[in-house]
Amino acid sequence: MSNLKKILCEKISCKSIWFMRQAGRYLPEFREIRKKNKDFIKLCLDYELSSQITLQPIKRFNLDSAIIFSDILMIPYALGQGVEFIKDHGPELSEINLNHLFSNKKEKEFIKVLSPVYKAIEITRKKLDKSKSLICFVGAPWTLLVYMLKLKNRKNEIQLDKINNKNFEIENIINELVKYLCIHIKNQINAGADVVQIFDSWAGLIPNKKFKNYCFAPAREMVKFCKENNIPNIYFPKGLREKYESFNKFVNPDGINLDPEVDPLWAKDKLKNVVLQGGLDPKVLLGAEEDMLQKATKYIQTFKDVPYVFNLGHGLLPETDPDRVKRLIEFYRQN
Ligand code: 1CP
Repeated sequence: MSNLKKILCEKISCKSIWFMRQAGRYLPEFREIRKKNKDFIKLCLDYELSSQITLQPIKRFNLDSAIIFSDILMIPYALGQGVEFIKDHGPELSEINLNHLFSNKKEKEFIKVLSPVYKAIEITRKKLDKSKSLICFVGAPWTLLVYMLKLKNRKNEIQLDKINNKNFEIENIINELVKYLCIHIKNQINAGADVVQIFDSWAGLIPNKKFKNYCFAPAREMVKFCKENNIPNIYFPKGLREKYESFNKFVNPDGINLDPEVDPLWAKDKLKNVVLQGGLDPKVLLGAEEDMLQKATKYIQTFKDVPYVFNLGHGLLPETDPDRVKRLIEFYRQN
């Protein structure tokens, strides 16, 4: 194992459990706070509340890692784009003015807007038991662009005309975003986060000829940055199917999160020199308990003799019963 992978294993423990979206809408204690805080962005920038929400699932379930409560869309917000979260609908971003967005001298303002995130990390790290890791995150450039340029329709299809009709190169915006994302990663680590997870949630929607430019190349840049700065990293290129293998070879992250479409046995065979994480379909927490435990067993058994962090193949769903989460953690720890 390379040095940084060893560090990743030390930091996160490669026999540990946490869940994407473990702090969120399925928890009554989160909904209680959310009810009183209608503006989601403001909530993310309230460092006391953000820290409190981060620690909610740790208190309730004694999970091994905490993930800082924030959102990937804080990046466009900090770059000056309007971001609003509409109830039962999701995020809505204002029309973008790219010349303005990436005009010079944005860096200071960007860091200033995001400074409450760093403060939240600082105070959370102090409150969190030393044996547990604190995970920070960013969205990958492509996934951010899906929201920033409103590329996706309601059927989750990319509207290609929106890419082709623009008088700019997507690659140029991606490069610009990578710069800001690396700043945000570094600042979060400096504030006390142990590991970064990079979410490319919509990687599976990239047009076929563009995977290299929109997903692989910026991922390699960001992972290279992490390596140069000794930052343990986990990449989540969701929806890549068999391209997980070439992604891993090209990008070589320390850790990689599987999605439910990736067969665990295939992953164990094909994804080498990387710490594997996750994969279990979050929908199984909504069905029969027997079925949930059986599906979890497949991941636990497959990866029992390799470094593996137990997690899901996407975030916990809002309708998940917290007792199911508790049962799954208990089951993982018994096995
Ligand atoms: O109460 C509410 O209405 C807000 C719901 C909510 C929450 C709890 C949103 C809106 N974001 C978050 C927090 C969040 N977002 C975290 C916190 C830490 C944790 O995991 O516990 C993280 C890591 C994210 C990351 C995020 N936001 C992603 C990447 C991961 C993924 O789920 O694919 C994406 C795509 C977003 C965008 C976003 N934020 C919120 C919504 C509704 C959306 C749209 C996508 C979606 O519906 O999941």
